[in-house]
Amino acid sequence: MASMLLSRQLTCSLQQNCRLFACGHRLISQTAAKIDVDFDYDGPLMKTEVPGPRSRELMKQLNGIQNAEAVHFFCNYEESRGNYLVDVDGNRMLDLYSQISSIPIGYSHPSLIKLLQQPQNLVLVGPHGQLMEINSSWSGQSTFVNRPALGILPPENFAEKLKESLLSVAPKGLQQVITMSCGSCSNENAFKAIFMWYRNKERGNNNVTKEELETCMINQAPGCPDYSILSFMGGFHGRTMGCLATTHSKAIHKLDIPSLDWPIAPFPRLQYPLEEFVKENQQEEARCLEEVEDLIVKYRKKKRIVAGIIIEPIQSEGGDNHASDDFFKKLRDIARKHGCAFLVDEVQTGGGCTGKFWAHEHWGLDDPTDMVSFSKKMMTGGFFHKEEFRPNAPYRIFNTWLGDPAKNLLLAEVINVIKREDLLNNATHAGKALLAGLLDLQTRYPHLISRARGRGTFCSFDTPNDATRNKLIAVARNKGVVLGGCGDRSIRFRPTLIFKDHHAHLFLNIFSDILADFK
Ligand code: PSZ
Repeated sequence: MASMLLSRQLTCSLQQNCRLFACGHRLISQTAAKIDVDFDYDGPLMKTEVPGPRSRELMKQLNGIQNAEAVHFFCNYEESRGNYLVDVDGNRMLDLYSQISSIPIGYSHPSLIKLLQQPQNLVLVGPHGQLMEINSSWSGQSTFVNRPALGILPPENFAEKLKESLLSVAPKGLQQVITMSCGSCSNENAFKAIFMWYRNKERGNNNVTKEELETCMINQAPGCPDYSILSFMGGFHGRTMGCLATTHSKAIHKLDIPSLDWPIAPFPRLQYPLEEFVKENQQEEARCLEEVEDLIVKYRKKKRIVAGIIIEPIQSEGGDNHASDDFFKKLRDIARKHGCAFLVDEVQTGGGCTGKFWAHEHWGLDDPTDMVSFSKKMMTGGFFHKEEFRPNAPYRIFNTWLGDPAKNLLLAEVINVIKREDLLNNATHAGKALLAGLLDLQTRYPHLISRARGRGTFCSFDTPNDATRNKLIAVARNKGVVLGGCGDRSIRFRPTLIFKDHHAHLFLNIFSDILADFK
């Protein structure tokens, strides 16, 4: 199957896809050069409505085992390629949501398939089914077969692979990294590293008292200090218990779960278009920053010291809420002033979709963040941190897997592809085409689209309400475009990094027709 993929060269002439709209007229926007796409399809192809009959049958089956009501449709990942997701009914859709923003370089990327075809990554099977010729000098195939407990028994090349993958894209100033299995797990452990750092700062030495050792066993202070993490209304940092105390995007995430009394600051609600509301937006950001400082002081008084602040560069699940670079710089200053760790959650924004590898690089901070958590497009979870946040003893930040070396191997190749194919600049470029088209649609359909916004391909717009939003997503899906919602009325774009200008134009054409017919 893999070699078939590799050998298939699809050449798509983009002329027919590259129409743009201006002033209500359909125009040929670009005389696009022919582009050779060696594994992408050249457009959506719909056979049934989605979910189709096979998907519905499978949904019923799965729902007998677990609550599967969230399932949109079932996928055929063997047939999915590039920017196109194929479902089990044979529908091929342009995927602008990419598994909740977690497919970095498209489906079945030839470079990843090639990686898995390298002899050292294969378990060779002989004519009688016997395992053959395992190359013991390099632990390739065993990386996929034998998942290690990394904290105690790492493979020989573990440090080398971390350098090749994660450390090669480490954010400025953060040279230490710990891998984890998912985004929640990463934030959860980043919080713990912050608390340990804070307590050590307070102690001034490493001498833990007997009382601390005893009280921590019964969930009491001083062993379990009443520290807190400040988060923002509308933020999403995961669903595990600690993270959930910092997640405030939707009630469905939080209902019935006990939580912690940790401070929650307002996140700016910017008015669009930004250039028309400069003063109002500055005031709004100043109000939120003031509230952050007030909360830090208030929580210190009530002995729930704010040890750290967590924030997304763009609030994603909460509705694609942006704030200015200046806001984040000032927030970083506030964190430093009050001795709080500054943790930037790049689980959704990281990996290049905003046009920089890390979205927070846009801010131009003088003093780097203290920690950056990641997952999704990075294929493995984890967090980068400054040296001072290094756990002061083994087993303090620890679990069985601590990530997965197989994912590091894939990530190293993903990073190669990002560099080789200049995919950060591609995200900037394709994002501009997408946002320009959205702004144009917004002027033509102001009753359906507002607040078009974005950085790189990390774009979104608002619809009038939840029902309209959901209907637009459903109609688009039946026309061969997978979109995602966020917040209470937004539609977000989370395409892969190989989403190009012509994909943007293709989408804009389809969506323009949808809007013209929308009732
Ligand atoms: O409904 C959910 O649980 C969803 S939908 C999208 C996400 C979760 N995103 C995960 C996420 C994130 O966007 C940010 C900014 N931080 C942390 C997380 C948690 O990552 P996971 O899902 O890997 O635990």
